[in-house]
Amino acid sequence: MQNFMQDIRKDFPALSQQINEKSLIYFDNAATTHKPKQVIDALTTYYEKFNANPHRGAHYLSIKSTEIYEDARETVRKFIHAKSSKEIIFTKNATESLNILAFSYAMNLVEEGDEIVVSILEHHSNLLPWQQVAKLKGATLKFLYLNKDGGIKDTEIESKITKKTKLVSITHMSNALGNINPIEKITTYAHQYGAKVILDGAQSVPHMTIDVGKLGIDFMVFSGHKMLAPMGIGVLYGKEALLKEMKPFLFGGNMIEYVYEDYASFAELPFKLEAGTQNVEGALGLMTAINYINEIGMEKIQAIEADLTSYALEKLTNLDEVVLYGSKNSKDRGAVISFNIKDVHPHDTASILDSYGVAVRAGHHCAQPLMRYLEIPATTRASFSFYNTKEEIDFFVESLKKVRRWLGYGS
Ligand code: C6P
Repeated sequence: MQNFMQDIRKDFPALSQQINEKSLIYFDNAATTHKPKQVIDALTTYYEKFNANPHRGAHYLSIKSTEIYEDARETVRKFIHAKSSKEIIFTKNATESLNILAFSYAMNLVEEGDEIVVSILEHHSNLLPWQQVAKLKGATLKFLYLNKDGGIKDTEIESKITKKTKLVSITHMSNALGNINPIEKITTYAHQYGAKVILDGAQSVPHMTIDVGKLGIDFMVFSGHKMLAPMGIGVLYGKEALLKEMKPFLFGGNMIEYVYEDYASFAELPFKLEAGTQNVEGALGLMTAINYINEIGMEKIQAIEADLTSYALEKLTNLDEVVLYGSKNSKDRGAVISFNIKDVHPHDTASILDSYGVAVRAGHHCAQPLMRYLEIPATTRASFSFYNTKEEIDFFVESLKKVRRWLGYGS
């Protein structure tokens, strides 16, 4: 394990930096992860050798770019166990994928009086588009609320998802609490009423094996940058029949079949939903990141991250000054821990930790309704990746112990 960890960390140049004259401890992986040199090198090679516009030219470089882009699509397909590469649409990020679904799919599905169900855990990216659809169509937005542990009870699912529900859009894993939602249960229940289910996989796809078929969902979104790939590449997965029904979101080059002065017909999937020059280097980065993850093995990644999370949870539970949010049971959560230190603003905690070289996120985590529901303004959030270590957690906990003293409290 020691050697494995040393080798892994060598792949991530950013991790060996000094920040504030301290060795960087990067615990902000839920915001974005660092990139292995395999991904960085792939991008450099792409620009040095292949850079060309895909799906357009008959020349070698354009053909090569097209091959890279389509190989990346197939790699993503296998990674999430989708049936066809036509079900994989490349986007900018999870946010763009959700907006495409809201405006190209939901706007044609939802009618006045219908209901859209989300949870109070949602990131703003999986809330604001549904607020817009509900407003524009005269539909109602309903929320699944939480029990004390941050979980969603069966009774909540059974009472909120009804025959009026047209759409359920829910996060797989909360970015703010780390809780993992019972997606198969929600999907089975929603499908009984013919409602469609969108899964926000931004926090789960990087950390667990995803089989879209087994989950039973209709659509899923995620971002490459949270799973070792560059920023600016994201994915919209949808069942082929449903994507086929969708009208294009953006109109322009690459998404057409025939164009006349006053009329155009559109290309087949997936191109219909990918207008304009695409982010080939981003797709290549995502493919390289997935290959890297596959080489280690998702099961191993999951085991390392679960071990780190339960280790940190145990240490933090032993600190009297720390208030933890979300499930205390590490089985119900991913590698995200939200907490506050008594009488200390989370931004102060994050700044003091930064002075020790420890990077965490503080704030509402783009989940303001959740913070309001929990009656807190913000939290401090530590989020782990498989490249983090228990030694880093020890240092983080020792640094946390100093926070109250820094601010003039006794202990
Ligand atoms: N959460 C965080 O620090 P984008 O920005 O489109 O790549 O991802 C949006 C998004 C959607 N859903 C969930 C559950 C997310 O966690 C995020 C991004 C980051 O928690 C940045 S705010």
